Amino acid sequence: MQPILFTGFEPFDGESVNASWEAVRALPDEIADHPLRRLLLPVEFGRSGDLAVEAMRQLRPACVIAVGEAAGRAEVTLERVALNVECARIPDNAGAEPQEQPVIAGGPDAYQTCLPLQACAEAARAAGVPTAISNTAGLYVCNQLMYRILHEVARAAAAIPAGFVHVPLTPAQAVAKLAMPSMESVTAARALKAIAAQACSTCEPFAEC
Ligand code: PCA
Repeated sequence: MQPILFTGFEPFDGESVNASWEAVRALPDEIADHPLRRLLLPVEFGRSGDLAVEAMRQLRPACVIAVGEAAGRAEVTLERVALNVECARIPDNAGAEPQEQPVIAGGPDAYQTCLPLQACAEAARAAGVPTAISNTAGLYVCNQLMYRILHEVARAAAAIPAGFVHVPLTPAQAVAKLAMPSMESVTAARALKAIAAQACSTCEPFAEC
């Protein structure tokens, strides 16, 4: 069986952990008979996308789910769209702060996710995790990564389910930030597992992708 590729991010914005990697780490090593491959990415424009694309070419995964942390969100959110724009609110972990630049010069304005959104959201809710669809992944490193992954899917003409999921802060992170919602990593991981299983089953004949 081809692997499922999950990516998560290193800490950024003064944090000591990133909720996305905590959730990816909490996943089982196999989902729906697919072995799991985890890739930890730097919070850097360019390099995070390069590393993800390199892993996709090497592993030829059955499904790619990139995960990021979204402070302030109370639910797991499935991202609908990636825009060909980079606009940093804070410098990335390498000090880059692009403003109004394209992710890929000359690329399409946007890519829609290759995940079956409604089915994945329902699967995650059925697993007991509050889950919503988001219409913006922002314009920071997460949007850039989603765009790079979907650009690679389009380039390779390999109709695999691929997309991006934001998870809330962990409770430990939220303790320091009053009034921020949070979610235990094992709970977020339950949603990610359900999303991956649903994506693999819905998309096996590539009907929706
Ligand atoms: N969240 C940021 C980048 C890394 C992360 O976990 C974002 O939403 O762009």
